[in-house]
Amino acid sequence: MFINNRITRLLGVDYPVIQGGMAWVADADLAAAVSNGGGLGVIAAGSMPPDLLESQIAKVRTLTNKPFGVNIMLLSATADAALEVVERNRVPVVTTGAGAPGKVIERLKPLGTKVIPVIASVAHAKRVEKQGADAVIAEGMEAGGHIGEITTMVLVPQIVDAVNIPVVAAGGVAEPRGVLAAFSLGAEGVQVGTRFVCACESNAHKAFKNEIIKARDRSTAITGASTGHPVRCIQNRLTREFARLEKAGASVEELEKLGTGRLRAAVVEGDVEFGSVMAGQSAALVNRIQPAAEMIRELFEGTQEMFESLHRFSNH
Ligand code: TUI
Repeated sequence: MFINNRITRLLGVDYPVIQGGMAWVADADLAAAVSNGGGLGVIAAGSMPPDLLESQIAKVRTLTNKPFGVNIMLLSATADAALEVVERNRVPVVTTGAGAPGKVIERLKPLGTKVIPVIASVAHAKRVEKQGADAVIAEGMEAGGHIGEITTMVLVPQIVDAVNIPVVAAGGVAEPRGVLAAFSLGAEGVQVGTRFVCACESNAHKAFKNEIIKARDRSTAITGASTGHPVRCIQNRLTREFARLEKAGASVEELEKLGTGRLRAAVVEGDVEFGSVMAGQSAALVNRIQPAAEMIRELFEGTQEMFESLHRFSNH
């Protein structure tokens, strides 16, 4: 089974699923596993100095012949350097996050690289369409990490109405019901992050994966709203300390100091007590560690089955 729509044709993949560009988690191993499973694997440049990014791009090419992407986190100090590496290495697809991707589109379009910005509002979606984006990822506030303010359920249909380029839904999508819902809202693809953290091929620390597996409906919290960079994480001593400081009116500098290095501590060292365990609300829907290819097959076979039974819904 494969799906033929504007997203699969744009990306050259069998299934319209893009792996989230998760800093410290999304390396060549995870990206290759997702691409080999028929989706679009993505290397996150956010946590990588340019030479490491370059070697990870070379590595992914040894692990798969399929298309892959690189995510450029625009808040990152290394975003400009990442853009140069991506240009030089002729990466097929780039996703961007946490900022305005005008320059990225301008530099990569002439090379034939497809650019797909993550956006969290209607105005931003319209702006990137005008700038030449090939598609947009509409990310709702159920997502993990740095987030906007609108839910996926309400954001996606507004973006679908506002732009002509294809829309990929993100935030809260971890299983077939979410995929079918996203398509019902007019999306032509989904971006999945939290569930792929728990892929066998993900190098996230096993304690980090275990926090996602254990998570329940109210396990995540948003910190940093007062700094202008709200971030969703699984609650722990760090999020409680963050909330305490925010309530006490701490400065942006103090709050940023508390956050520095905490994502690496959680993902790489497994410090889930005082690290930043970024994850979406869909963590509550993720219950096991399995190969990425199996996740993708389950997502789309399940969606197909549900779609067929919906056709017969009046006969239940
Ligand atoms: O970027 C993400 N998620 C992330 S980045 C990240 S690393 C980080 N670490 C510490 C503090 C902050 C970040 C962890 N998770 N998702 C994509 C995303 N982009 N979500 C929301 C947006 C967004 C928000 C506002 C994109 C554009 C935007 O406005 C741009 C404009 O010009 O209006």
